[in-house]
Amino acid sequence: MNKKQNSKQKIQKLAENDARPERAIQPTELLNDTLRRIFGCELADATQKQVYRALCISVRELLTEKNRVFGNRCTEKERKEVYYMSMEFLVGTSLRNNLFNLGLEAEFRKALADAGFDIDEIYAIDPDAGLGNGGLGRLASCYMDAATGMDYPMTGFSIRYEFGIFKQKIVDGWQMEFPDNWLEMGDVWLQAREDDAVEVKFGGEVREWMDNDRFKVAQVGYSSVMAVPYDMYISGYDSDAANRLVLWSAKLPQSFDMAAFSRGDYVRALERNAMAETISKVLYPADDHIQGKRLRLKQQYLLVSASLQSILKKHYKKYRTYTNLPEKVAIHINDTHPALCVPELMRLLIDEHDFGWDEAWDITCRTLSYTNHTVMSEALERWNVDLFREQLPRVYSICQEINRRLIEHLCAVYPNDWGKINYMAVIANNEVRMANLCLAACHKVNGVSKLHTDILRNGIFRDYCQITPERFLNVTNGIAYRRWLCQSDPLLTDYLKQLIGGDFLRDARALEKLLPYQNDEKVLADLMAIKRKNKERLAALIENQNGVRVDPDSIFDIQIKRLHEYKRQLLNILHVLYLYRQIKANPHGDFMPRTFIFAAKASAGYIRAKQIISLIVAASKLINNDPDVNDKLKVVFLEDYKVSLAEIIIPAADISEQISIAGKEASGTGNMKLMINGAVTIGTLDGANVEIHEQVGDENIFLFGMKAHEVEELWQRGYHPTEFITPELQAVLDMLTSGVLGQRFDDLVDSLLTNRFGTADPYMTLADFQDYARAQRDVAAVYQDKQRFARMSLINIAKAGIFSSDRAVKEYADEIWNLD
Ligand code: T68
Repeated sequence: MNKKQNSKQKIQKLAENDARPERAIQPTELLNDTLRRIFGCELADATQKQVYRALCISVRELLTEKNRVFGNRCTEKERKEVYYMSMEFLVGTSLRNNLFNLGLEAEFRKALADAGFDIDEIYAIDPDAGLGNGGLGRLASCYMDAATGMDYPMTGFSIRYEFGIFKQKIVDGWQMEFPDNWLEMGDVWLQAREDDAVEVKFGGEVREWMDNDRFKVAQVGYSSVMAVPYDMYISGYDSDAANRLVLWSAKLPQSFDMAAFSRGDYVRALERNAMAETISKVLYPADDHIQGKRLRLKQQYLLVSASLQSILKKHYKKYRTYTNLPEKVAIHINDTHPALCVPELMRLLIDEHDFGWDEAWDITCRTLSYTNHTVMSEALERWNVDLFREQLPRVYSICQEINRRLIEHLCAVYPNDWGKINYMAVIANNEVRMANLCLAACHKVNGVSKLHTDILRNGIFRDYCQITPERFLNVTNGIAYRRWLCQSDPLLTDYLKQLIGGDFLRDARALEKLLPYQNDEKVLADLMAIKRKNKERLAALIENQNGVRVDPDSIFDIQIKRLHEYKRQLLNILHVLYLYRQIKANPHGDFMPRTFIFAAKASAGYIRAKQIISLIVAASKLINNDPDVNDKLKVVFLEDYKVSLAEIIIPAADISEQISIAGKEASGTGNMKLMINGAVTIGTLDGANVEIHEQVGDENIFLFGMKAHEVEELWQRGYHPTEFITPELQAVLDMLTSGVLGQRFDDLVDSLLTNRFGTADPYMTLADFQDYARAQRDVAAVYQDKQRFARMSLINIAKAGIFSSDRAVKEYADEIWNLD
């Protein structure tokens, strides 16, 4: 039976069990019904905003019902469930994605058009739920979508930040941050469950006593915060399942500080209330380093404690025991941010459910698994012991015991190797180390690309890997391509459906059916015509937002990602200035017109990153206003990069910039999104670029730069940036310090040479410059031959199927979570 028939039968079954299967839906009736209930009006007299809310509520109700039926079925069959713990879910917009997944897009488009509404205008009202910084948060959302599409019971747990990732504005060339009040409209997707609020305890101290010969421990004198769950329903493509993303919001308990009230200290009582509720106020906007702030620790504990309590409660209700937890529940720790799962699960099992240490430890280890997303030491979370003990005294005492037993074990494995033992400890040098906590406990630890996992195994986690190599594995990241290709590039999707059939909508590997057309001139021309349309759409947006006119026939060269020195946006803009100088020197030369497009947010306190944004903006002013280069070179910085902006930029890309210093980008996922939309990568052999290269071969990617081991070797030998400066490159650096850009960027030039501690630029930007410039010359040469470039683009689309999040989630399900 093919999957379609199978899914038809499933819908039939759903129809038998369910009074309201979505196939029987009459869009107009449904909308009118919701409008009457919520606003007391109908389509004929509703405003656009009312229609938006009614549409969202209707969809939400459909998903609620689907989730109920799916949940009951999973309970009946006693299916193992996975809980994905992540401080971030970068959901983006939901309405279009849900309608698409439910197969209702066309029907609602028509029903609304009949009533005089344009569904695209309604989509534009849907705000981005920006509950994440970048790749890590977006990955979590892609995995929720994929798991749901494949009928896996998966629940996401995170925080209902009132303010998501800040809105970025460029003011006088400098990034400014503004609050993102997404709940103003986005609340429509959330369903509060006040009755399921959970108590989370902070502060106080640990008390130990004997109770009928039993040793008991508890936290006393604590302050309570209530965590209230809000459900966001997640749909999956053509699936019977609907899953939930549960977002916790902090609230003071109802009975809060009555003593203060009765003394008439009304203001103090309300102050405390406000303090408690700040916990879920705002997403920390740093994706690159840890600050060790008290509020961040409280956010992490709120998420972990509330989620684990609710998981255990549900589990006990189903099975009346906790001993089978690892057989029925998998809990995944997305980077170290929810690593408190380890001591908190131990605490709940021991203090609240009377388990002994050994059995609790066995259950904890077999239930938890962990994904690492970075090898950069400044991003590996560590907490100051005093802060940690002050906020979480009981959890701290459990960490101490975990550490004591760990060290005892390590002393046997690595006798007298104190350096190693210290490096592997959970508590050392007055810090609690969250990565080591995960390594000590989790039954599986994975990296996010082949190269990254190699670096974990042979580099930063080598000592752990030596003891238990079987716990380490790779799961290369994947993307929800139905959002990133099918929804964001409808032109290409419709064309592909006609050309190779619609199988790729269900199985991304079917994109390979494109390969036989790689020498078909008509197909290549069609693909370029579609790309041209998408470039026109982006050009219109650029003109609208930046007032800059760009040529859709120029090469659209795109670097969109968080701003970080290791990602080397600086390398890109230096090269742009280098091209600028070449054109100025030879204004009538034969030059392939190019448009360089950037979008990136910098962490609010990351001054160097903000300076790089300023440099890009300054370069764009100089270049875009210089009549000598005007039709040949343009530079654009698009502000406020977010999911919905990416959905417009990506389909328009010719060239995808993935130019991090090798060994630092764990995987990258933007590289995959751009590839599946037909962009050709210019990149280093870093992260998943290595696997993109494996897929497309040397011919269909522009590689340059040092490999990871060469970076290591050069660093060992001693990196002297000045050795890599040619006269042309020096002239570019001089532009930064001379003031021709309207301001001086001496700091940035210094950062490329030596920092204030006398250490050379760790990102070795100048070392890769010449080869990058060579690869960019190759790009221009190949692009002259339109057919050849179109063929490269086709091959990139055809070979991108492996980067589907369906494949990634299946690997997690089979190899880590052991789902059926
Ligand atoms: C990214 N990490 C990796 N971190 O940089 C990227 N960090 O290579 C990888 O593709 C992606 O994860 C998915 O695996 C992040 O995005 C964060 O956002 C982050 C947030 C808070 C603290 C630390």
